[in-house]
Amino acid sequence: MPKSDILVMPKVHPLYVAALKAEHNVHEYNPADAADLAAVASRITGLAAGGESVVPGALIAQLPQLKVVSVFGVGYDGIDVPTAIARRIPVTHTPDVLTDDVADLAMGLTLSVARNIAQADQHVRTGQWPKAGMRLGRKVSGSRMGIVGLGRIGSAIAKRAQAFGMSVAYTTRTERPDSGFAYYPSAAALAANVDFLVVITPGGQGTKHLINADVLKALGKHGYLINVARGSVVDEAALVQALTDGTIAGAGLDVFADEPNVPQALWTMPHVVLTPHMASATHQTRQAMADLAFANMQAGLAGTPLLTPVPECRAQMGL
Ligand code: A2R
Repeated sequence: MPKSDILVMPKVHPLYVAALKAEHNVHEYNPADAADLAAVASRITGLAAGGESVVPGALIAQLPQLKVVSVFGVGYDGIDVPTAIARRIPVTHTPDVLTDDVADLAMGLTLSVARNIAQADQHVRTGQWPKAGMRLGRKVSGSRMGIVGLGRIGSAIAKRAQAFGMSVAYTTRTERPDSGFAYYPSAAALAANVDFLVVITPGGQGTKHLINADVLKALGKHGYLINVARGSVVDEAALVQALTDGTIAGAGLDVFADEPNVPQALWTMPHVVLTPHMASATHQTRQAMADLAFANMQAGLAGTPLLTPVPECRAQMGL
């Protein structure tokens, strides 16, 4: 395959960038340097992005030869997909390969916040063990899990929850009777009937602040919120308030509204576990994501069938 010119968005994973560099001419996009882009824009045929990248329609419009946008990540809410589709440019992402890791971390956060694992680690490391006891935790096995978004990852979380003897209920826009789990038509109705509410929908406008003050109130003072989806799905100000005034019992959070900035109020809360958007961050999964993103890029450049176009492109471009 001849070398192509690829535009790489800031902070795209190094494994993906290395694969691109081995085969193509890679141009790293600097949003602050318009002249830099102008010098190569007419030659760019591939655009490489990460799950958190923002690719506005205005950028796509500057790339007249663009053939494909390949995202390293399952979420692609920062990409202007309608603009790409209007020019018949497919957008691809990396579903499935990260499902297990994200589900594993959802369970890890659930266990960590309920059983005070992160806090207990600090208790030992800071020499507190000989001096003081720790507060009791909340039993996870046999409790009730509610899943907001029963897709690939939500279903994998459900499987893990079942192995812990938990009951599973869920909410989605379209009921999934085949799942065998109890369905609730809204996040608030689900929250009122579970102990742990796990959020695993896509981000974007369709789910913005789906978890609001009313949902947190319904979850209640014995309920925990776990978010491994996108920060935008939760009204973060309402969450901080709910954690401050005891409206909910605690939270395990891997994603935030304005990453990498985490509200300072959360830093010192003992009933909160915070991780830096790392749900898919294992050697094995990041390599699999890089391989899939690269394979999609190659297919898009060559005009051969794409491995994993995003659902909108499948539906509207007949892919
Ligand atoms: O609503 P449905 O029937 O399309 O079900 C999808 C659900 N979902 C929602 N549930 C409630 N309210 C909404 N407004 C809403 N919008 C979507 O989220 C489906 O059950 C689930 C998404 O599943 P998948 O498309 O299979 O995505 P996957 O691989 O599980 O990943 C989920 C997200 C990614 O988009 C990343 O942002 C994040 O996990 O890491």
